[in-house]
Amino acid sequence: MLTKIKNVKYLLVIFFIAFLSWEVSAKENDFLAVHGGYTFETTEGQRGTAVYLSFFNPGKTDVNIKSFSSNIAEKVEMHDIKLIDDVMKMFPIKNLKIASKSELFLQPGGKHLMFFGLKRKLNDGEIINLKIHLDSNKVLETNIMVLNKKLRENYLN
Ligand SMILES: [Cu+2]
Repeated sequence: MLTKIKNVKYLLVIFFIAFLSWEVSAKENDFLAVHGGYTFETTEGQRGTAVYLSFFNPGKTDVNIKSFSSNIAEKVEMHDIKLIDDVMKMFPIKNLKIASKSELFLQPGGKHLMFFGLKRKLNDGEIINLKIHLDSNKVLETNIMVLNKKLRENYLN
């Protein structure tokens, strides 16, 4: 999560995944599309991992995300990163605002989700569930694709 995308191939994979899952929530003042969720396979015994996805708000009002949850993790936190004394540090953020007519990409090197207390190993190719709890009490669901960790080793640094 403290890395930068360095390879075009990797981006192509991400764009491909973006088209695999596309969910739109339509309510009077509450439009939010969530897509392109991905994470990397974990090792046996690994308890935490970062998850990335994209939001698109085509609506006329801002959408505030209150929290996230998943059935495979005890806790999901939203994190941002900051450069402190030349070291990138991550810290939890309380809520995430997707402004009207804007997009937000959670990606390596920036905002991300952290899954804590993973209940099992995440395997390459599987799809896991993520719930997105909005301030309006609406709950969206999206799929997170688990990618081979070689993608991270080869294409992210
Ligand atoms: Cu983090």
